[in-house]
Amino acid sequence: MKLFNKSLLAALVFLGAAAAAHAANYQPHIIRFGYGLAEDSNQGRAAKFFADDLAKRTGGKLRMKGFANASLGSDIQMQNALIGGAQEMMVGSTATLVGIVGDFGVYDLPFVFRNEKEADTILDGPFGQALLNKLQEKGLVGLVYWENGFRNLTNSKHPIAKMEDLQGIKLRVMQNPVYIDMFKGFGANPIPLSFSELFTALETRTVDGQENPVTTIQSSKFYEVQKYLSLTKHVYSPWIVLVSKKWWEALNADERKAVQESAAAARDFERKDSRALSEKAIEFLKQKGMQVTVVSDKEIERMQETTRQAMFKFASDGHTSLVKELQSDLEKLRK
Ligand code: TK8
Repeated sequence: MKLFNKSLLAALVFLGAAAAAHAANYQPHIIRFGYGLAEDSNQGRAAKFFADDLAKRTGGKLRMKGFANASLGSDIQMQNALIGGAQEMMVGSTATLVGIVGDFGVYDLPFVFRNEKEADTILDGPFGQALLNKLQEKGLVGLVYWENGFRNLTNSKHPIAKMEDLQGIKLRVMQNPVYIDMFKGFGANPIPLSFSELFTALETRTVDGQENPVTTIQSSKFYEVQKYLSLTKHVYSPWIVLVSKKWWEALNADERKAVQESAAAARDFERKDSRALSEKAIEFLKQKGMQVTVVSDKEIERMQETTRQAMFKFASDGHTSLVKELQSDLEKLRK
């Protein structure tokens, strides 16, 4: 009897201690928002805005924390973590989503959008929304598009003023067939690689070059390992704010509304910030020692001609009506 009491007491003491430890460690559930760029970047600033805005909107009930520098994984790893429910949210390139919903490759077709305004109208309109809707059955919820921006080329070999200058250049591209086809067409040697491995690959000269908006070339310090910048603006590249569908379904209607509204407010903030930064970035990169080549309109036209092949390949791969739809939406806009 005595023995029994003793062990019961010991068990009670143990349970009490465990409960106290639990209480001390307990934190309201944190929404993990992962992204690939540095904290000091357009992505990082918008992530912070998003977290602050969401906290305000929900009176501190929904608490989000940004994880920079792909510390939760590369774009593709995070997409899968969201699908599995191991992570709540992320922002990343639409281009890396093509393994999940192939239609997203439509945004990677070269020289589609002429300016940011066209991109905003298409992305925020019915066309962009229809693509977001396709993510649901794959276990993801797409909330809004942020701006990554018009992509430009950098490399460590020589200035690129015309397509032929790309001959033999080992160029990192995103893991996406449209990019591979496009740069093969230009005569480069495209190497698909995740963004999180890119700086090291450039530094060790595993690859000669890469392509990204000037804002990213600045915030990721590519100017430290790349000498030549060519302003090609070959693709307007969106970012997409993604949510784990598993997690989304556990939220109530008010919470979903708050997350959706905050994501949109952060989008407006991010686009403004990116565009302001973009204007100053080229000057900054020059000061850091980059040699900037403005590619002539005539050369851009030649590049555009060459990319018809990549366009055609994407369209004939089951995307004819999608490409037509985008083209007709753009024509309407341009009237
Ligand atoms: C950041 C990437 C990046 C993209 C790339 O995770 O991979 O080159 O432009 O923004 O999504």
